[in-house]
This record gives sequence, C-alpha cells and structure tokens, in this order.
Amino acid sequence: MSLAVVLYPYLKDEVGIRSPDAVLAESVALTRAIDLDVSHAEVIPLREIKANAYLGKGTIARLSSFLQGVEVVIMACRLSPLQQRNLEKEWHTKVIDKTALILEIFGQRARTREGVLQVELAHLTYARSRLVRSWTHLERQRGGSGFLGGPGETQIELDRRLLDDDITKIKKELSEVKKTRELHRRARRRVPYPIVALVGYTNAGKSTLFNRLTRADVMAKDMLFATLDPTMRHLKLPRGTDIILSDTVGFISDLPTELVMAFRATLEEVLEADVIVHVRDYAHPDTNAQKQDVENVLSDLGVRDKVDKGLIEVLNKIDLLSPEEQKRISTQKARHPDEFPISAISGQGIDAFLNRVELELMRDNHLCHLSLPIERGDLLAALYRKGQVIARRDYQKTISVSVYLPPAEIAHYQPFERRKK
Ligand SMILES: Nc1nc2c(ncn2[C@@H]2O[C@H](COP(=O)(O)OP(=O)(O)O)[C@@H](O)[C@H]2O)c(=O)[nH]1
Ligand SMILES: [Mg+2]
Repeated sequence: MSLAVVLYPYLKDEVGIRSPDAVLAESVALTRAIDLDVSHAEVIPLREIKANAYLGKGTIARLSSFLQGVEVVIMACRLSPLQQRNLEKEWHTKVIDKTALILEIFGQRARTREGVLQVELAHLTYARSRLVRSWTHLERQRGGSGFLGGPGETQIELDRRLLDDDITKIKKELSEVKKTRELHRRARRRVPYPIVALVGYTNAGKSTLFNRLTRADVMAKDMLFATLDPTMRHLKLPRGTDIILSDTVGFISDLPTELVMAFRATLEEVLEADVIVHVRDYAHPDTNAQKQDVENVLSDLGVRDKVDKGLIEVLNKIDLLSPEEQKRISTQKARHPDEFPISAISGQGIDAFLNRVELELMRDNHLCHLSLPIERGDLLAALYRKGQVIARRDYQKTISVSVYLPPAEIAHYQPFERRKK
C-alpha cells in the first residue's frame, strides 16, 4: 500500500466552527478511502498563507523529515497551481489538495454512467478554474512589462477553449443519460443478493464497520464476486441470509461547490439498496446536525419514503463516550427501536444490529414447505442463498425443506410444494 502524509494548514486567527482536529480526522478518513496508508498527519496553525508555497520555509523544511518513502502529500486546503508546484519541488513528492483528493475518490467510486460523467465534469471544471487562475496571475505579472498577448497567453486561451468544448460535450451526454436513467437502473443490478448500503458522514466509521463485518468472508474468491469492486462484499447474516454490503464514500463537510453534483451522482448507488443503514459518529459534537444533513440529501436523491419511515441507525463510537453516557444509552428504553449503539472497534452491539438488518430483509418472506428431488442439489443450494432454511430432512429420494422465501422466488418453487397431509 502506498504511503501518504496528510496536513491540515489553517489560519490561527480564523476560528471556524469545526475543530482543526476534526477536519484533519476527516481528511485522514478520506485518504484511507483511496487505499493509502497514512504515515503522518498533522494540523498546522499558520499566521499567514504564503502566495508561493502556502507554507513558510521553516515549516516546509521541518515536514521534509516525515516524507521518507511517502508517495503523496495531501494538503487539506485549497492550493493554487503555483503553490502545488512549489511544494512538489521542495518535497520531491506528489502534492494534491482537498478538491483533487475528493475528485480522486469520486472517480474511483463512480459506478453509473451518470456518476462517471458527473465526476469528469467536476474534473474539467476544476482544471478550468485553475487555468483561469494562473492565467489572471500571469496577466498581472505581465501588466508591468507591457507585452500582452504572448505565446503563454495564447496557449492558455487555447487550453481553455478545449476544456470548454469538453465540458459542453459532457453536459450534453449527461442530459442524454439522465433521460434513460430509469432504464439503466433496472439493468444495472448485477448481484444476486439484496444490497445493504452504509451511508453517513466521512469518518463516522463506515469502512471500519464494513471491514469488521466482511473480514472473515470465505466467499471472497468466488467468481461471482470477482468483478465486484472492493467497496461491495458478500456477508452472511446470523440466520443465514446472504447480502452484499456496500461501503459508500460518505458525506464530506465543506464540500467544494463544484463537486456537489459529482457527490450526489456517486451516492446514486444507494438508490439501488434494499436496506440503507445510517452510520453515525455518535461521539461527534455535531452528530445531530450531521444526521439532518444526511437525511435531507437522501430525501432529495429520491429515497424520501425510506427516510420518512426511519432508517436503521448505527450509533457508532460509543466506546468514546463517558461510562455514564454509555450506561444511559444502553438502558434508555425510550430510544428509537431502530437505533443501535455500537462500537465498530470493540464490536459491542453489532449482533443486535445485524439481526435487525436481517429482519428487515425477511419482512416480506413467506414460509414454504418444499420437497425437492435428491438430484436437484442446484435448487437446494439456491434455497440456501435466497431464503432462510429453518428445517431440513434428507430422505432416500427427496429432501424436505421448510424455508422463508422472498415473494419474487415463491412462484419458482411452486412445483415442489409439499402437499398438506
Ligand atoms: N473509538 C472508535 N473509533 C472508531 C470507531 N469506528 C471507527 N473509528 C475510527 O474513526 C476513524 C474513521 O473511520 P472510517 O471507518 O475510516 O470512517 P468512514 O469515513 O466512515 O469510512 C478511524 O480512525 C477509525 O479508527 C469506533 O467504534 N470507536
Ligand atoms: Mg470510508
């Protein structure tokens, strides 16, 4: 795995609402989301932002000592192209800012055609804004020397026109794709199991929970799943229901505006999910405001009825709460029945949560009593995959099975229904 260093430089005098440590923690979680190992992370209070390299000379030199073997430095701020270039020169390593990092993540996570296009559009818009900025910067420099219209400017003007052409093309394609979106959504479904999606803010612990739950998965090598991306994995619930668990990018505070559409498009996969689980950082001071944000966006995206009905909520990181608070939560009878206090790290509370997810998936299932010919091992295997087998008896020529089946499967097994005695 490649190594990264994450830095959050901020102006000491500008006291934001969010603590610098919280911003840094979020950026670290985002960095991990693209499979980078973070070898060092640090908040850097600044008296001023330097126009040429963002940081001062002393700071740049001090940080060099952390860069042994590091492939990329993430600056959790907005860098001008000049600042980025100068930092790269000083540190002899790749440097990217927060917008570029998020674009990278979205690019990896975009699954639908629309998602891919939205991310591409955001990329181009980002590139264009940087061109314009460096262009005005050059213009200002040239102002004194009096030779306007030099080759540099023509080149930038040309680049800008090419970008504009691409942007127009993508916008056109996007509106086409949107028209056929519904058709695509139905055809897109590639997995045979129900999908359970983890949503929530970045740093809430979605990936930690995801990894914990899917770690012991023996089916990972199964061909069926070989083509699935690493953010979707098979998981067996306590009563035997097979699901695909899906880890999402998550919400990002202070999302750069040009990325808003791309963010929504990458969340589209959530619309396909059979169950949405809202993972919350319950130890975060803004946890209630975050919950509201998440629910508002999900409603806007088109899952309003699920949100109104109430999502299954995981109240994560309870290990960070004081013993008194932990006690209050665990004994709180008035708590909403769909809230599950857990710790993705210690593992407490996870079983109750998994049982609830399974119940949700079984809600519409019907109990069927079947009798299968002994040679139909294929059907038997499918029953174990698609339903919950609660009783089974093997005879010489038949196998008797009692199984909870989803409505869509029932007709398929009607020929094997056991006659009532
Ligand atoms: N104390 C504590 N830390 C947690 C827990 N779950 C996750 N974390 C930490 O929170 C940070 C973000 O976790 P991550 O899974 O990357 O969050 P994601 O952005 O939602 O995927 C990491 O440093 C985790 O170690 C938990 O239950 N307790
Ligand atoms: Mg994650």
